[in-house]
Amino acid sequence: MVDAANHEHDPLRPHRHDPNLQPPSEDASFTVSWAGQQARYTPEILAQFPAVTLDDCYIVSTGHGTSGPFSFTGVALTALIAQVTQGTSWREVAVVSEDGFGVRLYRSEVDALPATRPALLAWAIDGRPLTRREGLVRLIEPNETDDALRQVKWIARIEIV
Ligand SMILES: Nc1nc2c(c(=O)[nH]1)N[C@H]1C(S)=C(S)[C@@H](COP(=O)(O)O)O[C@H]1N2
Ligand SMILES: [Mo]
Repeated sequence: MVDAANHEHDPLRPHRHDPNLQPPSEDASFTVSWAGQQARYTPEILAQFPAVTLDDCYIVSTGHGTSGPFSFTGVALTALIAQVTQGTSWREVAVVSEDGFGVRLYRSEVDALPATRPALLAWAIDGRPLTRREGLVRLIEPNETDDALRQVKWIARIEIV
C-alpha cells in the first residue's frame, strides 16, 4: 500500500515550512485534474456544494504561534473528489498552491479522518468569506495539531490520482 512512510523526500510531504504571508496572485480559482481531464473551480462553484462548518479550528504553527479558534465553512474534500471521480477508486490527492507549497494526502489518511471533522476546501471563516490574503480557497485539516503543513492557502491545483 502506498503511504506516507514511503515518501520521505516528497516535496508535498514537508516536515516543516516557514509560512508565506503574501498571496501569489488575486485569482482564487483552481484546477482539478483526474484521469487526464481538467476542470476549473471557483469559490462560487464551491458555495453550491453542501456547506460544512467546523468550529474550534486552530492553525497551529510551531515556531510561529497558534491562531484561532476559527470557524471554517467549505466543502468536504471528499465531496469534491466524489463528484470528480464519480465514485471511481482513487489513491491520493495533491493540493498545491500557486506559491509551490502543498500537501499530498493518501486516501488511507483521508478516510481515517473523523467523520465529524473532515478536511475542508474552505471559502469562509467565522461566517464571512475568506479574503484572498487569508488563503481563499484554503485546505483546512481540522485535526492537525503541529506545523500547519496541511492548511494550504491559495489552492491553485488539486490533482487526484
Ligand atoms: N500556500 C501556502 N500555504 C501555507 C503556507 C505557505 O507557505 N504557502 N505555509 C503553511 C504554514 S507552515 C503555516 S504555519 C500556515 C500559516 O497560516 P497563516 O498564515 O494563516 O497563519 O500556513 C500554511 N499554509
Ligand atoms: Mo508552519
